[in-house]
Amino acid sequence: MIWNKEAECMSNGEKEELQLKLLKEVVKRAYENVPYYKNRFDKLNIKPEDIKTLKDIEKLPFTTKTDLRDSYPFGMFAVPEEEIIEVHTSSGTTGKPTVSGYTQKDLEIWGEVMGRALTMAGAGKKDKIQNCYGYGLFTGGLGVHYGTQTIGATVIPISAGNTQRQIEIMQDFQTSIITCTPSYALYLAEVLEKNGVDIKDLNLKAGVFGAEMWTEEMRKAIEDRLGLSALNIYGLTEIIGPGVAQECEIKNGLHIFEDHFYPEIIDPKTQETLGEGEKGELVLTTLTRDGMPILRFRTKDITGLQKEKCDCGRTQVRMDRITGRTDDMLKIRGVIVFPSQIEKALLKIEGLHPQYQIIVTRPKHLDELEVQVEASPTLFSDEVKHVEEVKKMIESYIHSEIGLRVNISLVEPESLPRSEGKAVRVIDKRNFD
Ligand code: DLL
Repeated sequence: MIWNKEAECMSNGEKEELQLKLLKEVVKRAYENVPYYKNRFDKLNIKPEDIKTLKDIEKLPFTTKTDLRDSYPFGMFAVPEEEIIEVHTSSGTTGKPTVSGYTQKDLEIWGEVMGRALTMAGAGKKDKIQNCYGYGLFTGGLGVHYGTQTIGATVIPISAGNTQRQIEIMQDFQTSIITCTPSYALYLAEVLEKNGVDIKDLNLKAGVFGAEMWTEEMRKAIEDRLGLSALNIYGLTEIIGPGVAQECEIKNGLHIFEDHFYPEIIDPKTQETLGEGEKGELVLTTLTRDGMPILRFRTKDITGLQKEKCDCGRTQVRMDRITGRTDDMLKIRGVIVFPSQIEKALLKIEGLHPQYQIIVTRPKHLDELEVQVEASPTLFSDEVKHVEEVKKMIESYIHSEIGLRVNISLVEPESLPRSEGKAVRVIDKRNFD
């Protein structure tokens, strides 16, 4: 099933013509309405009229997460605030998040692209979609919600967490499609098995999983254990939320909705544009967004693009599964965490050395985060009771910084590996390659 054949199957010529028209418009809109872009363009001596071909996009400056944070909260809006009818933020819980503002038209676009994404998973009017992405400022819950409304499916807006209830609803309502992070899908499978639920008594046919990195091995495990077809969905708050790209039933890359988002792949070091199939950093430009147009956003996500027509009939370019990031951003249970946030929490506590290492594992399909911290010699020789208190304190400081519970290990002074170059702060044992 294809939701919008006209848009999803247009010829390359038609697509490029449309993209160029939209690119010219969005660049003009950003320049005229967002002081940040006007300043950047003026400094570089660029005018919107310099965009004559799609390739001219390479003349434009990049936008980064830091640029967005610097204009927190509403500095990137291109319309008067009264036209913004919804806001979301990136999934990190503290520090200044990045804000995304939507006009009525933007919400319609979001509903459209998410409608296309869910259709790729085989969703239609008769489906009951159990949406276990978190509702709230995170874009996952409401993004999927709007998509279900576009296609007229029944949404079960259960949000994240409370696994026993998720299972009960899945059984009682005979849910046909679930949407959540892939690690939560595996956790659901485990709890189902523990509860002795036979997947044959469920009605699951597909799952739309994203918001974090996962692998083909995980796909296979989820499909076997939940008895459904597991599809990958990609998106990010800064661009719109979920619904930038989605896998079709062929499962050979995620189709980017190119009539709304213009993708480029660059070499993260030289910033040069790379060719088809080459792996690099994904850069995205919003072609149609009104409230907050974003030009050349450096996602820091690593992938490659495949342009040939897909067997499903869609002509929209496919991006490979994300295999890494160019920075040290981690997604722990779907929440964005930077090692610097943990460092900030540690630095607030006396008696600790700012030497630490973060170990990420996925023992029972859910991410676990262990922070190993070097204690000072005096602390280390202290009574056990005191050491336990310090551990609790570190835990609570980190919790208030990142919003997640972590395991703390206090290790002997000078026992963590030292590096001559960039310190290796994170050991991610989840293995996404
Ligand atoms: O995670 C939006 C989303 C919600 C996508 C629900 C899919 C489903 P943020 O919290 O802003 O937005 O995080 C965006 O998450 O830059 C990637 O690093 C990562 N990410 C998102 N989807 C995938 C995926 C939402 N399918 C950041 N595979 C992005 C790998 C993903 N990483």
